[in-house]
Amino acid sequence: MKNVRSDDHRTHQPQVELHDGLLVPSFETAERWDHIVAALEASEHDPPETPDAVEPELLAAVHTPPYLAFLSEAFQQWEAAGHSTPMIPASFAPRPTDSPEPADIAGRLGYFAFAAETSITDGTWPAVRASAAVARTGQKLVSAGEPSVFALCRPPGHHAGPDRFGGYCFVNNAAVAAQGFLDDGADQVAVLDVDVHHGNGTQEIFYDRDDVMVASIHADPQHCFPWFWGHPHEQGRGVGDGYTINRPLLPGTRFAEWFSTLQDLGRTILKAGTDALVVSLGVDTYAGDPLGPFELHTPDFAAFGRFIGGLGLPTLYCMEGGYAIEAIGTNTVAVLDGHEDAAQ
Ligand code: OKP
Ligand code: ZN
Repeated sequence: MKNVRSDDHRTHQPQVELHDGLLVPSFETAERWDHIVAALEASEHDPPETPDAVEPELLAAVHTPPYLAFLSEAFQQWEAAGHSTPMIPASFAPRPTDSPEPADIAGRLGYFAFAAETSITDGTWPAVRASAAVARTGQKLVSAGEPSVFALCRPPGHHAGPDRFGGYCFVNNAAVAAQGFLDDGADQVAVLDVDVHHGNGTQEIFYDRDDVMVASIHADPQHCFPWFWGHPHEQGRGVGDGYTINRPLLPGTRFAEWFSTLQDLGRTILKAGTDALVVSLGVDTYAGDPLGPFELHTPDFAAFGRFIGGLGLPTLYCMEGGYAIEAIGTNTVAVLDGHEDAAQ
């Protein structure tokens, strides 16, 4: 399977994050990307395709202009205000809000955030743009006839909503790809989010629409980040009613139950007349993951990939989470190789 990646992710270097009342070393690191690349190379995947820049119009189709303006200028305004530390929000705007966007950078930071584990540093914006470009380039390859492509996005994207960052996510790469599929001729797209955390950002972006189905299997938000989204009653709105599907499962869930739920989502996606599939591929469902309470093992990832490959849909995989550094590469490549086995 072809893969797309960019070294430009490296300029996003979060140092610490707020975790269980302490500032601890960031879980979302550049080393995650290195381990995935090492596994791709060990498994003799094709050399990478390098991304083309993502069009500003496409970013603006999934995020609001004030939010994109904020992301693009946040660190400079922070430095101009006399800071050199990473930016971590400390107050949050209630939503919906009638409040105008604050002028001060500390206020803007909280206005566009929903969680405090995620920091913005000097090189965050170029890395975020590169991550979206990786997704868009992968999508264009699939739209041009490539049966399946892996977009090695970093930072991840599925928590980023129209105008909010958090959960290590800034621009929603999977949403960029889904919108890209539509722009390039697809009528019906599905995003299947298998990261252990609910993809609240993707859900919010497409909540009112019937051209992108968003289906997510994740740890129950009663027990797991992002806490306030991902319940079964969240089903979409207006013409989008029925096009958001949430299947939360309890902490401790093992492969058998996870997989039967996943197969159910796969059938629903096929029935919707899907032309192109985006998989938000988090491998933090792994039993050894420090941030995920599910109990999947490496062979399970291969079985998952075979199932997706068997759906026979043009498929773009966008990398999301996975924090068990020693296993992230093996598990990710197990999905991709499983897909190719089944698709042949
Ligand atoms: C991002 B992605 C646990 C707090 C969880 C944030 C997790 C972000 C996950 N005490 N912190 O979906 O992999
Ligand atoms: Zn996750």
